[in-house]
Amino acid sequence: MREYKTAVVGATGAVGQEMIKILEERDFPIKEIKLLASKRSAGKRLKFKGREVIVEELTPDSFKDVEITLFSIGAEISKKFAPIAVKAKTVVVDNSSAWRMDPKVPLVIPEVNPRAVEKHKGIIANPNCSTIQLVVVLKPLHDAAKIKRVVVSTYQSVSGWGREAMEQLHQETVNQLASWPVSQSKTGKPVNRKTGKRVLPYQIAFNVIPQIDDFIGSGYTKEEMKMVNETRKIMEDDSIQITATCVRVPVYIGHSEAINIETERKLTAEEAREILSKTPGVVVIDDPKESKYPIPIDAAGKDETFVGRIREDESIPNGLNLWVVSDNLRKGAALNTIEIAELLIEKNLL
Ligand code: 3JN
Repeated sequence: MREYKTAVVGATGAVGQEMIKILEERDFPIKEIKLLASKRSAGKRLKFKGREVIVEELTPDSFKDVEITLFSIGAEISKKFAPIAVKAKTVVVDNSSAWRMDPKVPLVIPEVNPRAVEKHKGIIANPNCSTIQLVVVLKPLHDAAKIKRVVVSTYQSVSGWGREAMEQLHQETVNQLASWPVSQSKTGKPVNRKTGKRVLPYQIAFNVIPQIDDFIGSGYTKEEMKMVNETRKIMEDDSIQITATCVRVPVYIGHSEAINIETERKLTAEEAREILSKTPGVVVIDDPKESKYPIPIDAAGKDETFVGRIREDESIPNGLNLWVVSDNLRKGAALNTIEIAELLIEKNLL
């Protein structure tokens, strides 16, 4: 089998680390690996397949002879470096929002819209983590009964905001447990041991925060609008009405979503369960009598998207409620990115 010179940009971040792990696990055909990061992280030593690899600083010269590059380093850096990488003839799979809504860039979930990659011009975008687990479940239901409207509320883990947000949850939890009676401080204590800075806008330990990313003028956050716009693009259907509320919860790994859909044709809960249990990458865990349903603690470290609490919405004729959980660092980010790379190889598009 042909092997490819591969680079990971943002190798030291939460998603970058997961990418390295998954490249190893899946035995991605790598001839040589290059681990790239900001100047701050250059020089760090990481392990790949038992060998030590020194992290190099990302520069415009980083992509010489690299055939595929996985980016997970934030939208601004991606906007600058992805075109440089493409000029150097590497194919980029980008995990930021930089290119997702660009009409020339395919936005891909391999089990949902694999053919979209065929039109790539050097950059393929990986959707937002909350969008991926939503669409993996919506698509087969849409194909069966045409979804008219979606109302989704997310319960997103701190790892979605990166390693520093995980540290914030840890540090605040330690601080809270050390003080009894409990102090419900509004601002909490300084959290990041290195910078002393708060990463999330409020204390997240023993709290929930109804804000993910910045607010835009309409009262929605960027995360909420990413879910709306990306879902329509991937499903290739602008007629679907979607509204989202995105909430941060004190969970390390695994995003959860409460999803309500209205369909054109009636779908019974039984039919939906049957369709979803045959959907690749989806696992149905739905046994209320035994209190069995997906929970983030079980989904962390797994590749699948888990769905349960499937029930008819009794307030409208054609409605369903679902509860969906997935590991946001894996299917929501690193795994889907690598699956896109595998799809490119399979379709001879590298
Ligand atoms: O917080 C989460 O759970 C998901 C956050 C995603 C995110 C955070 C900062 C910047 C993104 C993203 O993937 O959409 C971006 C971005 O790339 O704009």
